Amino acid sequence: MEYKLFYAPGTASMAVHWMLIELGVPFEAILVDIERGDQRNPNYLKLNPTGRVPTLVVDGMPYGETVALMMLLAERHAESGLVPEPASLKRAEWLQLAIYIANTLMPAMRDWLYAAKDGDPEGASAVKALAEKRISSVWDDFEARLLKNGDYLLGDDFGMVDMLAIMLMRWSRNMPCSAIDRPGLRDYVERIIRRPSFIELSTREGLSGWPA
Ligand SMILES: N[C@@H](CCC(=O)N[C@@H](CS)C(=O)NCC(=O)O)C(=O)O
Repeated sequence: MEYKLFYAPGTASMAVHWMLIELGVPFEAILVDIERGDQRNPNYLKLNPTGRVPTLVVDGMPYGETVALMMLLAERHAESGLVPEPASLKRAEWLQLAIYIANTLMPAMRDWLYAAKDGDPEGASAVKALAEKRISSVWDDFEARLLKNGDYLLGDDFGMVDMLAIMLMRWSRNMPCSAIDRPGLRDYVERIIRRPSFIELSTREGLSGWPA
């Protein structure tokens, strides 16, 4: 199995990068300088016509969309146990949570972070205010799940949705709706970032300073 990840530090590619490290599979990581606009380079657009990161080239074929890539990796490396098995009781809850994050939290994050770029800058503050409400309600949902389920979003086992959640919670660090203002979510973050795979990811991507 051959993997080539096109990534930019701390962005949506971060969770895929983390998962590849957690899985311990060989892969090549190629930096895309999104500040310089490399994601709009014609050669990159051939791999990912949306002009966004991540792109994961799997056995020579390029694919995008963070959550789909993580689901694909989980399927290809089922022995990792990073997602519940198809016949397990947790499978439906996992699917629901992964799609909830992809459909609700990720678009709201994009709206908050790119309101003035993707849309009319004059309307940006209204877009951000709505996005903030949506993001906060997801943090409330996560906090309630942890109270009910235990150490991780789906219960006792760390998995794919936790990597996704940590990436998105980190994005909120400079927002008025920072996830770790909730004590349960702060504990969750502090527990997970001690994992060797997160430490390795942070070294490779140069991530630091969160949570302060
Ligand atoms: N739905 C996409 C969103 C990807 C996305 O928005 N990536 C951002 C970085 S977090 C990006 O490439 N931004 C550069 C740009 O839009 O020009 C996914 O989940 O992969």
